[in-house]
Amino acid sequence: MTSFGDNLRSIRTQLNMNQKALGDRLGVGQTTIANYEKGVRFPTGELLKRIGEVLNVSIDQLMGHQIVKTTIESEALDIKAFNAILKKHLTEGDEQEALYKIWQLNPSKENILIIYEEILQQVMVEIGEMWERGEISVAVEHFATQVVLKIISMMSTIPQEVSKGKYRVLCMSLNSEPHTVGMKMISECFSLLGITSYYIGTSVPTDSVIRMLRNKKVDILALSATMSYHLDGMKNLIEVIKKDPGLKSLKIIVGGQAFQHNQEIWNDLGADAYAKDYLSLKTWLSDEKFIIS
Ligand code: B12
Repeated sequence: MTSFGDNLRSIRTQLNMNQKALGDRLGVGQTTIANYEKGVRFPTGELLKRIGEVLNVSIDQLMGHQIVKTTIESEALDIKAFNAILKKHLTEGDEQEALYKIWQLNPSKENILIIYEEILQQVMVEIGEMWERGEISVAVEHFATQVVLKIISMMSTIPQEVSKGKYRVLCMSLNSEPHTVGMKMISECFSLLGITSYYIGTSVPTDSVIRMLRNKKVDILALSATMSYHLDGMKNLIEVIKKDPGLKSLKIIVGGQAFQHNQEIWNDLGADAYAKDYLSLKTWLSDEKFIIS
């Protein structure tokens, strides 16, 4: 199978069309097309369809597939079977196949949560178990994580009807927490609910976080921890923020696997709330009037 980027370049040049001309037809910049061709970005389902229309080729030609596999839309999705195939692609280093598999689901705001929580989260857990059993190396686990992060970024470009609301959230993990997928996913969920989200990753100095909270007039701080040894850092940050007179109205919500075995611990950290997953987050946001459910 040839890659999507290579196929796009080859079909485009056969039609004597330059990157800018293709970009103009699609309403995107020349750099976006260049990034697709280099394989550093991947278009959303809708845009992929448009590329096919503009270049007059099928999606399968663009993806380099010989066989058309489009059963998902017409049949109920067998998530277990789907996850098994996705996991295989991720652990065998087949990024294009993994991206295509997700694209086949036709990601939209209707199924995005299934894709996040029942597919990507589940597959990451299973990949962790494979690593624990010594079936895959750390390198393979890292590769799979990077592709999943790419999928999450790809999903964030899905057109949303929800208009950007007036509230803002800053999303981050503490200290050197390397587990970033959960927070990134939750950050996208905030956006989906119409809350402007600033995802700043991990290892950000406290004074810099505080400056951003003030400058961006942030309403909610969302903190994630997977390893319990990052909870002390979380407690320290919350303590400093709660003492800041300029941040009195800021609400702090925490989450992540570090709370799995002791959900009440969030209270001791000084946070305002804890949410286990998207649904409990949504309930809290609605109770706090950040969204209308
Ligand atoms: C990928 C991965 C890594 C990657 C992370 C890369 C990255 N960029 O994220 C790497 C390889 C770096 C890594 C490293 C380590 N890992 Co690791 N890792 C995983 C793995 C396989 C998947 C994690 C993941 O992405 N899950 C998917 C996301 C979507 O789930 P999630 O984080 O739980 O998030 C959801 C919810 O918790 C919630 N949520 C999360 N944050 C927030 C925040 C808010 C505000 C809200 C509302 C909700 C919320 O929403 C999300 C969606 O529902 C897990 C396996 C597992 N069972 O999860 C192990 C796992 C987390 N890792 C583990 C371990 C032990 C480690 C290491 C210590 C291994 C080592 N010996 O070096 C190191 C950490 C070293 C360090 N410096 O701390 C253990 C943790 C056990 C524990 N709690 O003590 C796990 C569980 C594996 C295992 N079964 O042993 N890991």
